[in-house]
Amino acid sequence: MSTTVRNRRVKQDGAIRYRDRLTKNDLLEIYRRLWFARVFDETLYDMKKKGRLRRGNVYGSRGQEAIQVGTTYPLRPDDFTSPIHRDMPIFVFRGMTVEQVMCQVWGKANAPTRGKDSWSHMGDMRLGIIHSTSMLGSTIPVACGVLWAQRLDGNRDRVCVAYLGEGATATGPFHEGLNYAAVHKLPLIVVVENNQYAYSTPVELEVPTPTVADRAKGYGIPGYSIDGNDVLEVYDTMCEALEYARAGKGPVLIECKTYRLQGHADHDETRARQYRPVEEIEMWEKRDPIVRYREYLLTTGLFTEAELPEPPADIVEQIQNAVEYAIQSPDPEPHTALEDIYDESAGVSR
Ligand SMILES: Cc1ncc(C[n+]2csc(CCOP(=O)(O)OP(=O)(O)O)c2C)c(N)n1
Repeated sequence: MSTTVRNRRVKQDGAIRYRDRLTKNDLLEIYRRLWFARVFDETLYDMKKKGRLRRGNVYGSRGQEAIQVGTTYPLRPDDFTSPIHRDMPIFVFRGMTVEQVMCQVWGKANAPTRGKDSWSHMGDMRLGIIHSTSMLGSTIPVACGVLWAQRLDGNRDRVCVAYLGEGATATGPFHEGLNYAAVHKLPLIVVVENNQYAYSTPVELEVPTPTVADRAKGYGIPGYSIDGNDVLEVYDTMCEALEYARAGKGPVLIECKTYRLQGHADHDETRARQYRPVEEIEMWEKRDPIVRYREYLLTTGLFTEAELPEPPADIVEQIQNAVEYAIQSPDPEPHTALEDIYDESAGVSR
């Protein structure tokens, strides 16, 4: 792998592509996960509209599902992930239950943060999920710290996948963190979800180079710029990056080009229709990652139409049940607001 930016195309040299090793069950599971992410998103928007979800904002990932699925599917159970605000389904793909995640969204007492937050600021190191920081770009130095600690413990091939938007690549911590990872050859895979906007700022006002992956050149690391709406392209690239990182060669940056089909969050829907051209939205609607993947599966001849429901009914039911569970779960008691603020076992008192 060179240190130049690649517009990744499937290997031309006749070598077996990673996707070719996927079984029919794998292909179906990927399809189901794409739908899980879509239904998760649609359900929360719906709940917000109906007034059944009254806390916080819903940061949608409609249209970005291929990134969430394609980057997590090839991971080992002991790998680390560091999801951000648009990655809620990743918490489930990495082992949290749907009920836990929904309780988090509803700010309930039995949620991972016990009601102290209502979105992605949670983690579980037993599942390798690093607690996300709200300061964009800072996921990178935090991921470096986790990987450095692993190295001190003698673990060198547990990879960390840190996610961030293209806007966050314009922050100082992103660059400092990537520099550190590159110097120390940490097994870090940075997945940039380039959805073309950081709130209302278009990508050309965030990044001066033709691709976000060009940023990798400054650190002498491989950078890929790929179609983030093609789940198998994401999967193949991720597999290649994982091999590289596990071999001790250092970090990799993968820019997944996609589009934020919604507003920045549910509160931004009206305004977002003003700062994004209608033709642009329509063009990206046609590149829907689930529609494209379904069409591909049908061309393989491995699946019938009936085997690929849109959406799978059991997934809709699973998510609806988790929502009802969350709504019926208890709210946190006021006195718990001061609990779990510091790790008392570390000798820090409040
Ligand atoms: C350092 C920092 N600046 C600003 C914000 C406020 N903020 C939250 S999300 C967001 C947009 C981020 O855009 P991008 O990184 O492209 O990710 P996207 O939301 O498009 O997925 C902003 C400005 C923040 N959380 N942290």
